[in-house]
Formats: sequence, structure tokens, C-alpha cells
Amino acid sequence: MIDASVIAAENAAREAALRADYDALGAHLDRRGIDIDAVKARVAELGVAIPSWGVGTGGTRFARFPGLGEPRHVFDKLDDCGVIHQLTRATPRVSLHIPWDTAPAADLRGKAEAVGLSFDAMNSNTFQDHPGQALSYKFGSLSHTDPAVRAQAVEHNLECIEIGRGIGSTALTIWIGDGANFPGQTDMTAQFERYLDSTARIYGALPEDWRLYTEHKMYEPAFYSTVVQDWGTNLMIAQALGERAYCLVDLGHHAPNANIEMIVARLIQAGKLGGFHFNDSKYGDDDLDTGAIDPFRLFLVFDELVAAEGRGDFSPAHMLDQSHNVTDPIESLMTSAGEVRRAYAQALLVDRAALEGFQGANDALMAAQTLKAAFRTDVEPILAMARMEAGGAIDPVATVRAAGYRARVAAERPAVSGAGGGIV
Ligand SMILES: [Mn+2]
Repeated sequence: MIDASVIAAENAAREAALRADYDALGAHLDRRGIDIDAVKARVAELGVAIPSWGVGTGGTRFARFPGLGEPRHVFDKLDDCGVIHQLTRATPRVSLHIPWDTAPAADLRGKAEAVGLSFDAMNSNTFQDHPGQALSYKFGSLSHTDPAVRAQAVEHNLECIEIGRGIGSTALTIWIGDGANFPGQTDMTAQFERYLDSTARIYGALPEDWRLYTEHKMYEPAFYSTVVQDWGTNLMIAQALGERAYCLVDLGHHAPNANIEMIVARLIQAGKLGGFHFNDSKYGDDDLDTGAIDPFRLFLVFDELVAAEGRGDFSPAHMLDQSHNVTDPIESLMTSAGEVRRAYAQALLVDRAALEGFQGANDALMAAQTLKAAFRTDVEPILAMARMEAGGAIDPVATVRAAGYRARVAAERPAVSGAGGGIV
């Protein structure tokens, strides 16, 4: 963890400027009828989970270039996640991936408690073969033609639930790579029926207070057809399984230029939006840092979420899901958690009464300008003040650098070579 004296010194150097900026923004928002402290309080409550695999350096299909001091196992990962939360105060939960993070429940619980974290959704993995596994997933898992392979994949998901119960998780996320690479390779209807049958077995074993999230993805590793390829299929799954089944939206898992905020609106309307894997993309499932490419799209997603919050009880699960190839994963994840909160804060600034009026009057220009007025507002003082008041860092990246955290863990953790992209 970062020494408290480092955080205090870093914040002391920035606090006067932050207070001046916060007061100026507060006066500006007051003229728009917005209470800055109320916005800050809601932003401070928004937590986004960190995926355990995110703190390792990612890669592409071509290569992986390891970074310094990469986590060697789940306990190193929890250390890094603890630092991210310590400085941002925005990432209180970690999402584990089985079998990558398999360890005794008591040890996991103890470590998480020591670094101030708890556990988010469990993630199963039937998109690759694991050492000692009896049957291969080369031609699919939950939708495989062989019932024995399907049974093995179901059993793995049940094991994930069992591990999750031991560490206080209350959700299982399923993403599979099943599909086809050639037209005619599979009977697409029968394959989906097999998938539904397998997931129904998993759903049947779900504890009463758990949720099941299914994640759609358009392509990769199957490049012709994917069993759970889009939100329509995902919605069919959630509706077929039952009331505790929800759709998970990974922002990178759509065709370029897809209107993701509209998908979000539709899933909310169906009562089946479970949550998000946040990242950003330019071309495909790029897994770039959240808000790095199209922050306006992220804002529009949160505009739908805030509108839904206003209509009633609604609590989607937020998580980052990124692959960090050229940056320090800790720095990227801290920055990205800030981007999620930024989009939320901006969406909270939308004048909803004015927007409804312009929509009703078909005033397209002013409706769009109402959204832009919120999006253009620099809410950084709100984010920084929320962090500081919660004991975090005004500037998390500068603070983790000043603390020398990466150099310290690099001395303790031998370099990891080669394989394992860590991309989901
Ligand atoms: Mn994902």
C-alpha cells in the first residue's frame, strides 16, 4: 500500500488549487440551479470493480510485452487493486477469474480485507483449456456437440459459484468463445439450444441472492458466428433463464459505430440490464482505456443510466475490462475509474426538465445542446474533491509515481516472460 505520508504530501501541494477550482465550479453550477455538493455526494457513491486480470500487462494476438513488477498471483493482484482503491476511493471490489485466481477462500478473504477490498462477480473460463482438464474446449464449451464437454463446462461454472460463496461474491458472469469459423460448421439453432440448456443448469444452481450475468460479444475467437453475439441474443437468454439473469454490456463487444446507448436503453426498458464492462475501442474489441477514444459515447451511456435512476430502483454492476499493452496497468485503471465517474458526474448535470421540454417540442437543436452543456462541463474538481475527502489522492497517477510503488514491487516480483495475454 502507499504510505499515508506520501498521499498527505501530494495532496498538500494541490489542495489550495483544488479548493479554488471547486468553489469556482460550484458558483458556475449554482447559476445553473445545480448543487455541487449533492453531485459530489452521488459521485462518491459510485464504485467500479477492478478485474483481477486487468492489473497484469495485456497483449494482442501477436505478442505481449511484459511490464515491470507484474503480479505473480492473485495475492499480488489484490495488492495492486488495493493501491488503486486506496488512491481513487472508487474501486472497492475486485472481480476474480477462475481458474486464474484459484486460492483458498480464507486466504482470499483475509488478503482482501487487509487491502480494503471485497469481491465482485465471479468469472468462469471455458474459452481455453486448463492444465489437467479432461476434455477440450477447442470446438466449444457450454454449447459443444458432446454432452460430456457441456457437462464439464457446467461443472466448472458451479465450481465458480462455490468459490464465490466462500468469499462473499453474489454474481457469476459467463462469457464463452463458442461459435463457428466457417459457414456450415455448426447448426446455429441447435448450438444455441444446447447453450440455453447448459446455462439453465447453471442458473438452477445459483444461490437465491445471486445474479447471473451473460456477456455478448460479436466475434473473436469465433470469426464467422458467435453463439452469444449481440444484445438481442443476450436478452433472449436472460428472459429464458429467469428473473435473476441479466445482460452484461461490454462496450467493446459491438460493431463499430453501434448505438450502444440505445442498446442500454432497450435493456433497461426490458428490466434486463445487469451492468457493464467498461473500456473503449476504435475498431473492435480493442480493450482500450475507458473514455480514451470516445468520451462522449460514455457520457451518453451514463445519460441513459441517470435517466433510469430517476425512474426508480436501479443498480447496475459496473466493472472495468481493459487490456493495458503500453501503459502501467495501475495507472490506466486509476485513470479509467475516474473516467467512469466523470461520465456519471456529467450525466448528473443534464437539465432533465429542459431536455424533456425540448424533446416534446421537437426542438432537436436545443435538446442536443442541453446534453452538450452537461458534457462540456469540466467536472474534475468534483472528482478530485470526492477522492480527497474519502482519503484518496487528488492526483492518483502523480501520487503512485511519487510513492515509487512500481519500482518497489518490481524489486520483489521477478519479471514474467512471454505467454498469457490476459484479454477477455
Ligand atoms: Mn468483458
